[in-house]
Amino acid sequence: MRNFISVNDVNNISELIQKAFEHKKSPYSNKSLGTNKTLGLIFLNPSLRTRLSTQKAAQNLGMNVIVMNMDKDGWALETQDGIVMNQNTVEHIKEAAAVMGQYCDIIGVRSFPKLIDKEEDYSGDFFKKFVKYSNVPIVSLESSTLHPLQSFADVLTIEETKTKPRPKVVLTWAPHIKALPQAVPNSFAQWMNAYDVEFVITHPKGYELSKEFSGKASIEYNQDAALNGADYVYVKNWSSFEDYGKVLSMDSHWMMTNEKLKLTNNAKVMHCLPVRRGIELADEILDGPNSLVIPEAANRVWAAQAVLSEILKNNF
Ligand code: AN0
Ligand code: CP
Repeated sequence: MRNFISVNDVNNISELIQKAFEHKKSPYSNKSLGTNKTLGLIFLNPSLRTRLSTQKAAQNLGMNVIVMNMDKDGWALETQDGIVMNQNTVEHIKEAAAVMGQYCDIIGVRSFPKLIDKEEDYSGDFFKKFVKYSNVPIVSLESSTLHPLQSFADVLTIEETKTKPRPKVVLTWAPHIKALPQAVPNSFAQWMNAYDVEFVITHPKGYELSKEFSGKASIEYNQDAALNGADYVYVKNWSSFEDYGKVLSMDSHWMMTNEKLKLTNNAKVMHCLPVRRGIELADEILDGPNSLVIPEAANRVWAAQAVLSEILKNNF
């Protein structure tokens, strides 16, 4: 593995899962793998979990970590080619990524979509340019379209809690007051399709995800029907892909509650966090015995540690 930008960068998911569990069991046994190697974490958007878990994972491997909040502390970045930079952008990605590559052995980058131009957001242009100009391995800390470190941690969470070989996993849309990216649900769908589960997606009409990521998942517009017999319910809001970036519904009936949980097979409830209580998920679920949100966040460390280990072993 050189870059980690989507599930397609993983040769063997089962092997990577096992490696993550080895790190979880013995966090410091690869302490010399990253000695004298520097990880740069570049954030163009806020983060709690991704920032702390990836930093901790790198430290467990003996790496040095530099964190930069590009949105607050960096120069405004230009990404378009051949542009005359006479507006607000100060520095081109060509120089910025190349310079970061001089200081860092691996770079993690978070860059959310603007949710204005679908083609631009879904082109993957930003990450492709980072890969090209930095000339070092790149790890996605959430791109415009995907959040693979989150999805890998989600897979680990299901793997360590499942009570049957092929559980039913339901990804359900939930209401939110803001237009959020499709990155988390796209990525979750991509990983579920690559992993052995019965996978159903439920959302109001108009919230269909890109087929590129939802793939072979079955779509059920009736949330109650989708939840029937579910072993896991993965709750997330996203804005429309079709009517790009728009909020089409705020229907509070889509919020996950204990009443809805009764339709399931006593399902475990997951959410990547941050979550809006009382809008996406009821307090009773988050504070109740079925919530997996904290162990799920904890697994972010082992997902990141497995990925960084693979990159360190294969490239240095
Ligand atoms: C972001 C999103 O939905 O992509 C990050 C989630 C990890 N969430 C918010 O902006 C609230
Ligand atoms: N789940 C997740 O990526 O959280 P942060 O946005 O806080 O990093």
